[in-house]
Amino acid sequence: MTENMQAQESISIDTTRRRVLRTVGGLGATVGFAGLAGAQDGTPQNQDGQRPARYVLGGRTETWVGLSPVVGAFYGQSNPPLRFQPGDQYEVVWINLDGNNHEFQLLDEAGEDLEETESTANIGETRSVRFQATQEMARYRCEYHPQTMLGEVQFDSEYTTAPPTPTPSGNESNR
Ligand SMILES: [Cu+2]
Repeated sequence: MTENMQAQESISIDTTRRRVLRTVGGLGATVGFAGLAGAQDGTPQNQDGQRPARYVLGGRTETWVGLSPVVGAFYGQSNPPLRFQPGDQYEVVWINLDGNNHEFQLLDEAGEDLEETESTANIGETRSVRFQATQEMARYRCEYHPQTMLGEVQFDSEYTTAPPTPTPSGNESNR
């Protein structure tokens, strides 16, 4: 009886994994196709043909994982930096990989929530948010796992010409 139950459980897990892989594969295909018009390497591009317009992350309690664009600095990386150009439009899509509750949030330097997706605890489901990038955006995280699911936002070189903003006291408000 025990063996039978184990067999059933393993079948059920296997089915779930296949379903997730199918969903991820479908996402990848969609994202890849959208990028073909603008890029030789299949990276999704903005209208100016310069930068990715869409990022796809996988959500697990241990880490966010980069799924698209499929470039070395992002794909398969743990908590990869999101590169933005201020003023450009972006979409962040994430897929739940482990069935725990996750929610993507973009924060400013002070830890204030600027953009966020809906949450989901359903494995294989996706959530997304569209926004215009601003230089206030400093990092991203999961609302429920801010210690493990967190990464940086990076801007291009002109960002460094902006005068440094004074940091108010008590800036460690990442709770
Ligand atoms: Cu999470």
